Amino acid sequence: MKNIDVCLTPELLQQYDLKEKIVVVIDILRASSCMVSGFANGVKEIVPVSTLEECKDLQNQGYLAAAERNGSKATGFDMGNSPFEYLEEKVKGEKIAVTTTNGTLAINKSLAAKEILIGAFLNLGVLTAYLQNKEEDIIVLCAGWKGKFNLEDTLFAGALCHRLKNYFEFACDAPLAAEAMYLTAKKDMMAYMQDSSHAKRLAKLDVVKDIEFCIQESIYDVIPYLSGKALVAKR
Ligand code: 3SL
Repeated sequence: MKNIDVCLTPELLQQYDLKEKIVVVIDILRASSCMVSGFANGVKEIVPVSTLEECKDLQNQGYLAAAERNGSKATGFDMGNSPFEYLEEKVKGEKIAVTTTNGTLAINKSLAAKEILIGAFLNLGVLTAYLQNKEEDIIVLCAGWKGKFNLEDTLFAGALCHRLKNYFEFACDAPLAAEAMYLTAKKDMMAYMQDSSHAKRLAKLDVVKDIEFCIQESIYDVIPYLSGKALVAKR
């Protein structure tokens, strides 16, 4: 039977063989939630890059440029990393270059995979429906925080594994642990997440509304996927 696994941080990715697999990259707070929101709002493509320099180069070529470091917008760029910026009128039909502390790095570390998809609570329903019938094994890659485990990505991994468990076998204990965490947290996700280190970090930056937004389930029907160097959307 095909299987699903969870890679709890990009630092563990070396333990996984991505060849012929589908990798679902998640950075719930906030990169993957931003990407899903942007495509739902009509963004044309998003190019994820690892460095501020690459992002600047693309800005000079006419891309809107979004850059975040340590939760804040980097100086000299058009956008930061709030889903509300990706819902503005000005991004419709645009090409966006983006670099973030963890999310875009995780995407660029997954390039050996057969298919790279972007997941968030915001598109959980459509993502589940799409993956159910796939023949390939799945790896859910949590972007984490600077190589370390984080709560919010693991909760999402658990939500996805829970929904797919009738179709995919759990490959090791990580999906089991993520699912157990999700089932505990789901009654009051906001309360559970408030203890997480990144929620505290973002609260200090006064973006609690972003957290509330990012934990909404299945409000968008788009699945961003990597095509060449750019993310585009299945609708
Ligand atoms: O690290 C990332 O990719 C970001 O999503 C972090 S933040 O939410 O913008 O702080």
